[in-house]
Amino acid sequence: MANTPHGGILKDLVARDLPIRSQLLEESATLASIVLTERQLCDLELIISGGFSPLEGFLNEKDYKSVVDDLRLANGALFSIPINLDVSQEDIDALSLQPNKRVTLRDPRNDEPIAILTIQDIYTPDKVKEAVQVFGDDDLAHPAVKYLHQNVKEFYVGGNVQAVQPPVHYDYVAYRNTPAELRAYFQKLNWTRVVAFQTRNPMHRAHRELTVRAARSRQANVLINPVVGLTKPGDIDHFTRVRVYEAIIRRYPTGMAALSLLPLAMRMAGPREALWHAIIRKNHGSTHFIIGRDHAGPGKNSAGKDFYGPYDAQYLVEKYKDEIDIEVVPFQQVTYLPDSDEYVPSNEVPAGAKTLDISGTELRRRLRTGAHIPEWFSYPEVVALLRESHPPRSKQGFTVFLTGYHASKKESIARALQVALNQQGGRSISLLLGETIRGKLSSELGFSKRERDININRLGFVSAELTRAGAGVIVAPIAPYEEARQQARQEVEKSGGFFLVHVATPLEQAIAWDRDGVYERAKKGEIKGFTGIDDPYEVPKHAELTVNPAVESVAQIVRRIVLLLDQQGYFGDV
Ligand code: PPS
Repeated sequence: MANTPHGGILKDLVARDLPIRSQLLEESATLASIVLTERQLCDLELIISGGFSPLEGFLNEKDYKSVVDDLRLANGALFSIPINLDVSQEDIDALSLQPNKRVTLRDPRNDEPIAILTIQDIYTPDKVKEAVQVFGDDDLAHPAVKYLHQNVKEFYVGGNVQAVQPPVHYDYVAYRNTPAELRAYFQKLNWTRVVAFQTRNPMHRAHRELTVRAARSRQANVLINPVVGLTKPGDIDHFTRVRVYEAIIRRYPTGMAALSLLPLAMRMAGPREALWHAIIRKNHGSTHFIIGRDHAGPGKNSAGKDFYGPYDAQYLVEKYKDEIDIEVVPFQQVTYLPDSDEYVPSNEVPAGAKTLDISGTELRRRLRTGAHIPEWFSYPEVVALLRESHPPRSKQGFTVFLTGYHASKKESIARALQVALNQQGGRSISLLLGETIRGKLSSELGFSKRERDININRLGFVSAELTRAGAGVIVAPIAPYEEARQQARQEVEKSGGFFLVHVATPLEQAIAWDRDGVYERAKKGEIKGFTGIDDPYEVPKHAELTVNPAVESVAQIVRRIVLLLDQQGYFGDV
């Protein structure tokens, strides 16, 4: 038998009755609508599937205060994370939100109605108190506290929901299961004891070993239950991770393990989050739950210290385990012994035995550089999948952003650099000169600050897209403003390397080199707002390289840029 749902009844809110569903669908079209945020959508999906049982909607004020203060709903049922529908004053005014009103909650991706909410109350949360009580500290270094203060709107709307239809997914649909579906699956396979393993990271051999050990010692099966909703910013994307889980599940003893994806929006709330995770797993039918060191930890606070103690999560769930009736399985750290080619629990390593480990930082370094990742650490098929999504620098794109005065020779450098990079081979090289951009992308724009910013913004966008596709991009605008250059950097760095090269030709030299007489015309006032004459050029504060064609040849400058790229690993090993 799968574990009983929290509170005794699985709150599966999707009506089985088709006429009722079509009635709700019809009604949803007539009501005012709230378009959900990504996080609210994740929460709503788990409310309507019963993953958050006994919740039947978003918390009203009484339940919210009770969860924040006592980890319990007002009726006494344990619940450790407040689940809220936040709205702004403008939403309240525009939609005339008030108690008893029914509103449609819509999927932000496609505007489809997901549920109808009957508003019970609208209230103002004490966000500082919520941060301190739920996350342990009102510190913006905590991702959920940052989200609370920067994204969550000023009012919460409480009330129960009626599901219209669950959110539609287009990825890994076969691995997405509601609690009812998982329970039916366990029943079909006669799985009575199920150890759930929560993860937001790729899995390697050590994870496989520790979950197999956990299952064997409890005579149970394993449910690999990764989070694919929202995880910690900077985590490996779920598309890659699910491919990894698919590969690793084949490495388990036949019939021992199954994979199911959880559309949860994590808060990284450590102990409270662990309790919440345990409740969610119980609702999905698991009888055991693995909790490791620093479970759902958000990293360091602004004083450089961990937000939570390493075992706080285990202690808290242990404290309530009888009440929620799920067995905590402490994550058994395992260590690799090369001499016997096996993993053993870390506390059972024989004295003096040789051990091997690869840290997360070292793994990321090896992925970045393409260095070898041994088979004792991870399965070759897992490594291949990670490498595919995280190609080494030699296969990544980059942008070289040359900035400087008109006639500074930045275009000569750009053209020569294109040739040098084409000679290197390995990636396609795109050259985006000012004239191309001004002619093709920004032909309607002039040279006011605003228009120059838009121009550089477009250039940043195109460079980022090309960089993401693995190209080497060379751009050479004047780009006189620091902020616009910084924004371009931020945009590109999401996808690959960004190298700002300040072509610091002195203005007098650029004027002397200007064969079109443009500066002359600007001086005479025939061109207004010309950079260097009557418009500013802000010298870059964060250039990777500063070059001066007045004292070094174009060939020397190109060599310096190529060397810089080479040192960063863009042409091979570092
Ligand atoms: S910016 O500031 O980065 O948006 O400028 P950019 O796109 O590089 O465009 C510079 C080219 O436009 C010609 N031009 C002017 N430049 C600066 N200020 C004013 N007012 C201006 N009017 C026209 C300028 O000659 C640059 O030409 P190239 O040949 O690209 O250097």
